[in-house]
Amino acid sequence: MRIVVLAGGIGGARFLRGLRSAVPDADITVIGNTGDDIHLFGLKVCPDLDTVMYTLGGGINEDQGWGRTDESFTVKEELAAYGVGPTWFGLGDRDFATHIVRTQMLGAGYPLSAVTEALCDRWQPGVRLLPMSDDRVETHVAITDGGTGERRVVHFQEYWVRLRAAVDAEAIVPVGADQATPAPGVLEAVAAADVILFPPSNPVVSVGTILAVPGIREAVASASAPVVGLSPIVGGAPVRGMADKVLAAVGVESTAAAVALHYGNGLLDGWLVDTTDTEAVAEVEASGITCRAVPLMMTDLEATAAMARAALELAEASR
Ligand code: GDP
Ligand code: FO1
Ligand code: CA
Repeated sequence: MRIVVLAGGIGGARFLRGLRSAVPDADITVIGNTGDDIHLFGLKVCPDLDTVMYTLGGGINEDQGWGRTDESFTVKEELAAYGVGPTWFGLGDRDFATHIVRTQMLGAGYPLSAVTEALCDRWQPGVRLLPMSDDRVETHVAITDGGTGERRVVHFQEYWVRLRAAVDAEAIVPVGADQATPAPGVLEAVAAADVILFPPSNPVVSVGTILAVPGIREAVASASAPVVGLSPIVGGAPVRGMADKVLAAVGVESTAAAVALHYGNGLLDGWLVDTTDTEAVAEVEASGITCRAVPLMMTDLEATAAMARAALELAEASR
């Protein structure tokens, strides 16, 4: 079975671990969000690709959900001693090595897709990890500055990590997406898929950014495979992160049903909501999307594998 998953960071990576365990023989292609990418200290950092790679490769800091396990921060401290920032972004020593290898290969002329494949040679994630595009895309967030009262635009990482999403997001702009092209293999994987899954990833700044690369939304919408998503919103709020803030910026309520309707029946064939959101089922089904309520908390591998099986069953039912 060929499965394609459009994934962000933590929500996507944890779901993929359950999927891999549920169907160990499946051929899984992950299309990863690169809109969170940021250039720091001359290095290219790809948080969502790395979160997927480290999580599936056994190198993730499990408590945090991002960054390396057994990490130290000597380089960060030394940079700060030189007065070189930003100090608000926590790059660890082990993680730095990944960004150095990536930046060196990009400088030598390799596209991000080839670099990602080379990094995965070490981590053996058990899936094929493709960036959504080899072109630079950076998600920016429009905010009103609390101090000056002026509207300004910040990088998504600054909005989330430095400002902790404490101010409202007024607009979300995937800068460069309109000029980007899908990375090699992306459209081919979507067209050849038996099932396409949207994991419980952020619908705006993860899955939404991937779909914003011209050609990807159209390929998913016209694929012969059923498309099934899992809600990242449980009980009217994100399980973690700032999905409520970025959903509000695009005029979507933070409910499991509203997210399904935001994707729409042109994209989704099936949608899973948590058992605390059973009232969403009728509303989603009325929009022409098959909907089921099952437990959607990724508390451990078995619970996550059960979610993956439920998604595959729903795909089969909506085929
Ligand atoms: P990020 O890039 O690290 O923000 O990760 P993703 O975009 O892949 O996923 C973020 C989303 O995962 C958030 O909106 C969370 O609500 C959702 N999420 C995290 N853990 C769980 C969980 O256990 N169950 C569900 N249903 N959603 C989750
Ligand atoms: N998230 C934080 O909340 N604080 C950090 O200092 C931080 C550093 C960091 C470094 C590498 C990396 O791959 C991810 C990192 N993250 C950090 C997570 C990241 O900002 C976001 O959670 C995702 O980009 C949101 O999708
Ligand atoms: Ca992300």
